[in-house]
Amino acid sequence: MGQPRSIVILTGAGISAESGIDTFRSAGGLWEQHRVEDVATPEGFARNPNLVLNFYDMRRAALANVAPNPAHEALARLERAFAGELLLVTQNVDDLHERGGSARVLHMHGELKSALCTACEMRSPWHGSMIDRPPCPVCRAPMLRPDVVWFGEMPYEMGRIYRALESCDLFVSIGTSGAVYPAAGFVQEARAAGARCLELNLERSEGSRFFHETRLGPASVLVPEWVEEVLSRAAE
Ligand code: BJW
Repeated sequence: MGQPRSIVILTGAGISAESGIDTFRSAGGLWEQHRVEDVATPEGFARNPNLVLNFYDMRRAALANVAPNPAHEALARLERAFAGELLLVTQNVDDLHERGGSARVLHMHGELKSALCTACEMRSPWHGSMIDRPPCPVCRAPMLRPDVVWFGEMPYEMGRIYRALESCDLFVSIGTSGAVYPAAGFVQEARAAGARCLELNLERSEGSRFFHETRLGPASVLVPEWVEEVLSRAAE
């Protein structure tokens, strides 16, 4: 295709794997270490809040020991240099896109460094732990939970995402297994709206057949290559 005018990028755990953050569904991944029902559902949180708070406290603390990789950095370069519309949607709750230099990131599944108050429903930046039931910075109630989207909950900013999918001419999916909806359905939305769909992943995702093209390999190699391609086309 020629130079795209509007791009939507969806990233998943695979883009942060080479930074040392476990993915969910690979061998040894988070869902082999913990039961999804226990740590990633509202019901699991109601049953055993300490287990869930500890799970997310550990993952938040672990962010201090990881750094963005060339894939995050390449997407930040694209954001700075691309003249058209660009929406970067991540399913990841880590902050590696921001630390890689991206200024505008939509975290559809929330963020580790954010707290959601179950009393006043406000979201607040959060860097410490939650296990000792600290007060909400807004209403002071000791009722914080991780500001992440669990199964059965509505992801953030779906209206904005669907509007961008309807008007983009290129949709790129990076490092996601395509096992979790609604993100897994974005490729079909974009394709139905006429966008070219490209998948960059270590292995074919569950929805691979919906993409026009799949490139297999590590994100740290494929993403910088693809970004250079887009930017060099823009310079022609
Ligand atoms: C590399 C790599 C390298 C490795 N380089 N690549 C049937 C149809 C539709 C929906 C449903 C359905 N049945 C049930 C549902 C609903 C449910 C759902 O999807 N369930 C499925 C199990 C089927 N979804 C929900 O409940 C969602 N809400 C919802 O649907 O609300 C209603 C609604 C209706 C209509 C419109 C909109 C909404 C909420 C889902 C919340 C998911 N939450 C989690 C946890 C977040 C907090 C946390 O981090 O703990 O989000 S689950 C987990 O999975 C996390 C991830 O964001 C998400 C996706 O995982 P991801 O990123 O794809 O990781 P992996 O591990 O699966 O894959 C990694 C990939 O990287 C692999 O492919 C590797 O090969 C690759 N890789 N190394 C490149 N170096």
